[in-house]
Amino acid sequence: MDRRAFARLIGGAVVVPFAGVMVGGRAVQAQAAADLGGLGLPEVTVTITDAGYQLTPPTAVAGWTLVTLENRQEAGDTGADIMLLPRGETIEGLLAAVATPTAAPPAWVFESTFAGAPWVPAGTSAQAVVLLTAGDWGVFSPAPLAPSVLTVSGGDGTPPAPPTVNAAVDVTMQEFAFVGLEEPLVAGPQIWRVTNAGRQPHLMTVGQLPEGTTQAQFLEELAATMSGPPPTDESGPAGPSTVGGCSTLSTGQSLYLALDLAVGTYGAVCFFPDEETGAPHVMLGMVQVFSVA
Ligand SMILES: [Cu+2]
Repeated sequence: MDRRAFARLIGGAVVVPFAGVMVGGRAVQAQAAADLGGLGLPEVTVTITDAGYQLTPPTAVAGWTLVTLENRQEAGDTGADIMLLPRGETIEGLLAAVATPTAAPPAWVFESTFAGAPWVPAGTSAQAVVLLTAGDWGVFSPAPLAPSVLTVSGGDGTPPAPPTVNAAVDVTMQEFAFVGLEEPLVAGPQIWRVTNAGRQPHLMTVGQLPEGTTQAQFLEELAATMSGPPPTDESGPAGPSTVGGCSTLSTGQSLYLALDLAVGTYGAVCFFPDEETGAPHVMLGMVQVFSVA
């Protein structure tokens, strides 16, 4: 697995776009709800261009932080992995270490803390409130975009109280499922609290599906797409159908994500590689079809 492939797996561009199952050409944009911005929390903006990641400012104070992700890339949906760097390691060093193909991801991937961040289609932005502790955090993926480092200081190690957010949706990620999306959701701006209660890191991309798609149909579609040859037709499906989501969260981490979903059928998918086999979690069933009414 090369660095690009690896970085994609740990939270970069979707390995398999919702190509075969997207609603033809219909792009649904997820806009940030205003509520998170009204909390008055310290802010960091992550701007993604075709050159790489830029942070404004490149420093933060430990605690709950409003992260705005601006995807200024020409095309494609993407997120930003925000990972606490092990002491003495650099993000360049870690990424270089995975440039050599290996069967499974290195151990540090599973031992590091990932704070999570929004996942956004090209040309849009989204917001999330995430918990940052003191240290240097690598902001990266998908390679080959240049990573950045967010330096976080302060805090006494005591976990600060979560922000007062009225989360309409509470999603738990675990091996290998999304729990909390069983009932139809209400359309419109709302906050999701997403928590990783599992043992491995997890992420969540949300894409729109043809109306009425079932869990079995979506799984079948994904399995076929992932086992088939990569698409060669450049005029293929028009644009990404991923409308939002969040990048990798490590065990015990939560974030508050602003989403604005229109009425329809959606699929949540995790592409994080399994610790034992390296297989994306989606191949182990970490998929959830849900509806917005
Ligand atoms: Cu997962």
